[in-house]
Amino acid sequence: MDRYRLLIGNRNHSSWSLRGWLAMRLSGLPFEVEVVPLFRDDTAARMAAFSDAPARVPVLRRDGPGGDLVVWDSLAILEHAAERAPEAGLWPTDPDLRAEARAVVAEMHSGFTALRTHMPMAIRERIDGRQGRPGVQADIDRVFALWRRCLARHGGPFLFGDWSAADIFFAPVAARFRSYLVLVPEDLAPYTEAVVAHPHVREWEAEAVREPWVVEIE
Ligand SMILES: N[C@@H](CCC(=O)N[C@@H](CS)C(=O)NCC(=O)O)C(=O)O
Repeated sequence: MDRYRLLIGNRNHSSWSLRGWLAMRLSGLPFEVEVVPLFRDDTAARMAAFSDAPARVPVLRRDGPGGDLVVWDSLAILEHAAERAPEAGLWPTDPDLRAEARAVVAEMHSGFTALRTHMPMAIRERIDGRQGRPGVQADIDRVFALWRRCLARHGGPFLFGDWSAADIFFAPVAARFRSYLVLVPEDLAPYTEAVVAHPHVREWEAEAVREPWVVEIE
């Protein structure tokens, strides 16, 4: 079987890495992880040594008889994992639900700039006082509306029932809400708690706690 290598950034901070890793983890495909510490003088050089992709993480690569492959975007990594492991349930099997799940994932992938800028992921930390930053509350409100819609339509406990791509894409958001002490409405609290308690998220967090690097959040 093909073996993959996944290049990720600091587990404490790299939200896109977390998404790529969660997708690979759910797929069950065998892969090894390489970590490149971000925001250091040698970061770009270490990324360049891994592949010819742009200097960003995550990057998935596979070398060997199955053919060489480099995939340098979290959503593309998830799609590849879903194609190679269709039984893993990354996407709902029903085409209508799948289309809706893709819209949810695409909204995360291309939006929520204020949330991402002012509340960078810091999964092992607790930081107060960020909700007043420009645009942040609007992003939070949109996340709440989106989660509420999915949970009402599909019955929970996750956005499309079982743990899947949509939850993977919003896992760093649930982690941010916990880190930045965002008050989550009562009806959505069980979802947020279930995401941060998911065994794969816990596995990632346990490694983040062990990481030696400390990055100052301004
Ligand atoms: N759209 C990309 C975004 C990747 C991205 O921006 N990654 C950040 C870390 S979370 C990064 O590599 N930053 C390093 C840098 O900008 O030097 C994806 O989904 O993979």
